[in-house]
Amino acid sequence: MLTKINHIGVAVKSIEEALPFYRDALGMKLFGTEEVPSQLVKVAFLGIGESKIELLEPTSPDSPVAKFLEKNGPGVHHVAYGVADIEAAIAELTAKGARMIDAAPRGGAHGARIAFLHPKSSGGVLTELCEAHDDSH
Ligand code: CMX
Repeated sequence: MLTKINHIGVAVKSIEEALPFYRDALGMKLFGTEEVPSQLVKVAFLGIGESKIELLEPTSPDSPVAKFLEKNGPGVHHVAYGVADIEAAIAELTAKGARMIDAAPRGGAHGARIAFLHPKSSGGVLTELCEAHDDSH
């Protein structure tokens, strides 16, 4: 069902303030920044080899990332797995007892279709399914 780890999401207060570490100190390539209004976040994707990090900055106090930052401070927010067929993956996980936050896919960054599992049903790790529109980076 899963193809690979698509990316790891990291909550930050400010992408601008986080970039010098990821881009300049770690030397990761910045693919770009984008606002995802449906998730109330601004995101930056950075890559190294096949692996990607998604920096998440809240755009509203109502953003799930704002709530996360308030409670935990900056840090690892979610793990996103690539899937070839997101509807099939949601159906299979639901049948196996997983608690989906999103029963149907919604739009994510880069035109991907995404759905989250509740961390209470995935060992405390917020887990995202990601059917990428363009998996080249
Ligand atoms: N990782 C692990 N646990 C998390 C978590 C996270 N990222 N976010 C919340 N939790 C835990 C909380 O610690 C809390 O646990 P306790 O009950 O033990 O204290 C529990 O989940 C409930 O959390 P909450 O702070 O009360 O927040 P809500 O229930 O209102 O929302 C969640 C939690 C996961 C349902 C919500 O954040 C959500 O829907 N997330 C999915 C969407 C999202 O995160 N979008 C931003 C990223 C978008 C993108 O990548 O494009």
